[in-house]
Amino acid sequence: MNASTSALLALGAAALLALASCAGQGAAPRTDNPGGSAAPTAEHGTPAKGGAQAGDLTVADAWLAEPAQPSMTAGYLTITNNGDGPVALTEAATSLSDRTELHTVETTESGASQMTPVDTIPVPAGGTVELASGGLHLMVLDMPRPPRVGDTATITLTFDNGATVHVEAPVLERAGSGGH
Ligand SMILES: [Cu+2]
Repeated sequence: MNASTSALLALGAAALLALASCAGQGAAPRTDNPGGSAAPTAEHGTPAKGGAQAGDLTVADAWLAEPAQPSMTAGYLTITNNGDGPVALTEAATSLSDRTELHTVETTESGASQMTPVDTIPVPAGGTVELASGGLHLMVLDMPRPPRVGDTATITLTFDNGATVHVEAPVLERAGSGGH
């Protein structure tokens, strides 16, 4: 009896391992996991990114990255100008700190990526500008308290035509390895 009991236990262990590896790929439905290992991110779904509209300007897909350093993070969004004339984003602010800059990322001659402040971000008439990882972004600096994933912050955008757009942006995990 001992031998067959051992064999059954071994089979049971193998079945558990198979289940565990399925769950690890995120494709399996949620199962009880008393071990409490990290949950697959696929189960969280994608939190809604922020959007707002003011006059001819539409802001969509606004979000803030989980800070890689406690005092600074980056914000991303898309601006569409439905008007007949060009506008430019001249200023950004957030509820996270008193200091937000407009940045872009340039590649130096040596091939390294380097952030550079820009004075304005132009949006042509009928055009869309995307602030996204690896390019233009909002740089939030001097945060007294780092926000966490799940928090929401207000981003305020000021344009050279006098328009101001407020958008509620969730703090989300960075996809991939981070950086700007
Ligand atoms: Cu930056």
